[in-house]
Amino acid sequence: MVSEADMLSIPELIKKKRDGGRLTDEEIRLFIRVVTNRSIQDCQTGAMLMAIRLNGMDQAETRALTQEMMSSGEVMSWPEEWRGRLVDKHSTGGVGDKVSLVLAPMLAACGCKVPMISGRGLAHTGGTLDKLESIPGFKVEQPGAQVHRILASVGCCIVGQTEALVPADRVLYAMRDATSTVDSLPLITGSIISKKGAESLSSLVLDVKFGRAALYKDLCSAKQLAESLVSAGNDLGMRTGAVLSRMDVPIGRCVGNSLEVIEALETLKGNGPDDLLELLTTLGGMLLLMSGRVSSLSEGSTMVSETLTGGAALSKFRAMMEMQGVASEVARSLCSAGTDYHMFLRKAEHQIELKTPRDGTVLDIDGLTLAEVLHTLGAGRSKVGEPVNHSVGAELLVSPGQTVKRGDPWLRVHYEGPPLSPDQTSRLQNILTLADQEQTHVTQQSLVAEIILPQ
Ligand code: IUR
Repeated sequence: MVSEADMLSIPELIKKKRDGGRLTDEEIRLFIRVVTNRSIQDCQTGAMLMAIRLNGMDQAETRALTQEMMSSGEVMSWPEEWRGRLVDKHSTGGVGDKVSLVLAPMLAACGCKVPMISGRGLAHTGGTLDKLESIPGFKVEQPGAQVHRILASVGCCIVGQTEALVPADRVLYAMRDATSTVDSLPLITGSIISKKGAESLSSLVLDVKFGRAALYKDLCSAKQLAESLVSAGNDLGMRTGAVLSRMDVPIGRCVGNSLEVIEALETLKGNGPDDLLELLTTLGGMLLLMSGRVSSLSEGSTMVSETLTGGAALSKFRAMMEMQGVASEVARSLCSAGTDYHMFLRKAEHQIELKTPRDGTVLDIDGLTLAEVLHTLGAGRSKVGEPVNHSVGAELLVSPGQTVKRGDPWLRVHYEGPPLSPDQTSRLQNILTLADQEQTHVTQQSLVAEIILPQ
């Protein structure tokens, strides 16, 4: 144990990292302690973040950073009999990504306990909490005792982060934003894994996306992030695996908060689109395998997909909604077959359909531009704390590989305000790429490019 008197001062610590040195566990502990109790100057935190951003951290430093961030606040504790069954997933963010809404109840229906802590959307990626808040009555802020009750009786809950959990991340995340140090592998790793570590999970799966609508554009850099996250998660004692998945075309058919809730409910009723089902069965299968509930990935994937066909996951979602504040009449109606969702989920004032300019086969749909235009229409937020319009969104009426005729509707946009501007309309028209009619071999690519399982 190094005494406080032997420690480097904060300027010396910054200098050490600035000059390419490696920080000891004690030095990282000191840095996170002064960040958490706010006894360090903001300029010093910013300088240290930049030194880390420029010189990186090795695996041992990243492990210490993650561990100290996790210990900066409350760490959840669970009944002993849940050991081995506590699971969660994290996604690096995508367009149309409603996986969490469906996966949590699927896993609960397989006997897992899923204390899912999710976030709100920022920039072009939607947030799970915003989606859930489009359901009248749904409360994402739940006291710890209620989280325990929901997990005990239903098996899954989806809630926001409390002030008490990983306070160091709140400070560091805001400063990373202000100092252009968000894109640092050890800082991203510490931020994501410390929060999952504070959930005291047995197993964790990460959906690390790559492609034009993802944080990382290419598979190689996404894989570096995935490997860093997997190492840090396993170092913290959670069995951690990752999926590298493509994020070019929107996931499923719907983008936008309430439209994605409708698609999630349809998926829970057994009518999910193939690309979403591929992600759900892969991520769910991995968690069942990592937590020892099955002995192979294919067995795990089969087990989770049966929760959709048999209605078990839908029942869990309904029970979760009720325990998180939704009136039982509303929850029951949303979960019935053939329901009119818009009796409860507000529909945007206007819908407009875009038509295909010619005959052809759908080659590509640019999810990033779609999300950016929907953002300008109010579907997302640019700053933390801004409101979002739950009803704004779009439905894709075609998918890659599909043959279309000139004039077929291919996109339905839900919006509130004035008619779309010429710029918004032309940007939307350009997101569809058609191949010539003769190109009949266009097929929908599998989303999952690679799987990383713990050793
Ligand atoms: N999500 C997080 O929780 N932390 C990060 O640093 C990023 C995304 I980037």
